[in-house]
Amino acid sequence: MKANKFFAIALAALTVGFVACKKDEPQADKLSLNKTEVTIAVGETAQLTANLDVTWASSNEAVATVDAGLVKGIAAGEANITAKAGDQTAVCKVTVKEGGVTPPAEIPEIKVDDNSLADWDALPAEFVASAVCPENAALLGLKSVKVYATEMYISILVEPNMEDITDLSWVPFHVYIDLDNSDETGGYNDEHTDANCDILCETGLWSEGEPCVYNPGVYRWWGEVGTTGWDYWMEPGVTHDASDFWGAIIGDGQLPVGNSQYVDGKFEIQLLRELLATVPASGFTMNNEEFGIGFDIQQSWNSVGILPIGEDTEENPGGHVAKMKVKINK
Ligand SMILES: [Ca+2]
Ligand SMILES: [Ca+2]
Repeated sequence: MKANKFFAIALAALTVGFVACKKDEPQADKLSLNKTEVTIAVGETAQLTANLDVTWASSNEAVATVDAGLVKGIAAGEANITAKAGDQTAVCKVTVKEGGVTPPAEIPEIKVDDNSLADWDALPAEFVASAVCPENAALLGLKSVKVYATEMYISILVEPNMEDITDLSWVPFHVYIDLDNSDETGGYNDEHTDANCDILCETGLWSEGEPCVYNPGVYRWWGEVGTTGWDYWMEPGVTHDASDFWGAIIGDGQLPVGNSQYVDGKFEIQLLRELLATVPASGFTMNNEEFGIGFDIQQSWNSVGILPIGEDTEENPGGHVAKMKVKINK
């Protein structure tokens, strides 16, 4: 037993000796901070902590203040926050940026089965692309549209102008998409100035007087670049059935994760992004950063509204403009 005890003490001494010899090991009484650099927006705070009792000071209180280690951004600029304990000091460099530069960590999803537009209202403005019809547009049938894209969905909130939508027996609504954000693919449609549409979703918003589920046929571009030439997903001439071109929309019993919905005079529509580009026959790759999108609404198969649209002027009669650019939030 004695021998074992001695061995244990010797081992402990050896271990202590070994630790003491490691020069890089921080000493318990050496002042250190949890952060040596931090970036915050104006109005934001960041908490600094020290391993010792310290007094705090800011080199520039017009940029950042500090109280018990809590740093607050006052104005854009740089400041050093100094912690002092006895004769030791430690510094954290603080960079303060203009407000709104810190994106929320979470990318929310729109719900299209909640009978509510509150989810749209809650989206940070910088996440959403939007277009509003000017008062002097040539066509006034679409008032406004918002588009919000995530890695999963393209969510659309569109408001028709009921003064121009008078025949609710069948109201076609088209979504034109430049999937790859490239003018080298896709073709012409007469609603927008950029001839680069790769796919077209087509169905109605109302049918026989009732708002209906937006459950489109999906057509792809088969023509020469910049010319006309729409057809189903399947190659032209190939016999197709409904399953060849469904799929971009979710809901209506196709996938149990959403729907299109008529709420407060607006339609919430959700397209499943991957299905737009992964249908085998499509041949398109969807750009993972940005895409282009445009819309029209019709009466008796004539457009009465287009978005985006510009002012109707002598230089640009009809106010035709390029499709909206939408970035994918992730
Ligand atoms: Ca909703
Ligand atoms: Ca294209």
